[in-house]
Amino acid sequence: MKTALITGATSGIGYATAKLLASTKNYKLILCGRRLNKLVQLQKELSDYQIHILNFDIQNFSECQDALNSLPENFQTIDILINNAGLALGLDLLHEGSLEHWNTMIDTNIKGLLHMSKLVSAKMVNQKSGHIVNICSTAGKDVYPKGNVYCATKFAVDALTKSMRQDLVNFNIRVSQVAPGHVEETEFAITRFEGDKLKANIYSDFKPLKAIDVAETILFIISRPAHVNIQDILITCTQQASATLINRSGR
Ligand code: 8X3
Repeated sequence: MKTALITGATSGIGYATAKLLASTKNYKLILCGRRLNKLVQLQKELSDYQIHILNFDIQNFSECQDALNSLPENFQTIDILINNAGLALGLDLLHEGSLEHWNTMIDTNIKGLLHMSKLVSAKMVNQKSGHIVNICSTAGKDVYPKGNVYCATKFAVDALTKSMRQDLVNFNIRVSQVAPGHVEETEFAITRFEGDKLKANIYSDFKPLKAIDVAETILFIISRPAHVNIQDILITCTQQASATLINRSGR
């Protein structure tokens, strides 16, 4: 049975992936997040499965180290790292952007992913096997107005996926990526607009992906035979053609 570590497991794509992977009974799961109450709730929900929760903030490298060092013996070998945690904050013209928003996005989406990848890939190099799956975005393939820093962080994820794959190719470590477009049933929009439900109401006139659509894609990637590495999957709903072109004629 393989062990998969999922960051940002308490909501959205991470949560759907945790539930889907658990349901296959093929994976032990290390579920990570900043909100302890949500992690405990998730642990209860998945109590029939082999789950270990880690409550820490990926933005802080020493918290990442401490969390990984605290893993019990039977969870210490990590076969799959799913770098899912990430967020957008604000949608502003660059000159009107908030430094606080920028720092949080850069520290989570780029540095957080780097922290976890450095620590877990070091273990994988020792194990001589592993699989890293980065969750990117259409925003990492194409910019859009006011997307500036969020898009830049996701372009960085795209670059790091390619770069890590090159650095790890001699160690039997696969590096894959999923780049989703709009996904509902996540906290993405409500987080971006800091709880403003009106502004966050961006999915009512088209049918976006659901978190499970992305979770199924992740499961497909990690369940391929050992010699197969799916490098990158760009996935949108049928009504989304690009980062900026969406058919908003209704659901
Ligand atoms: C989520 C998609 O278009 O809101 O990463 O940036 S988008």
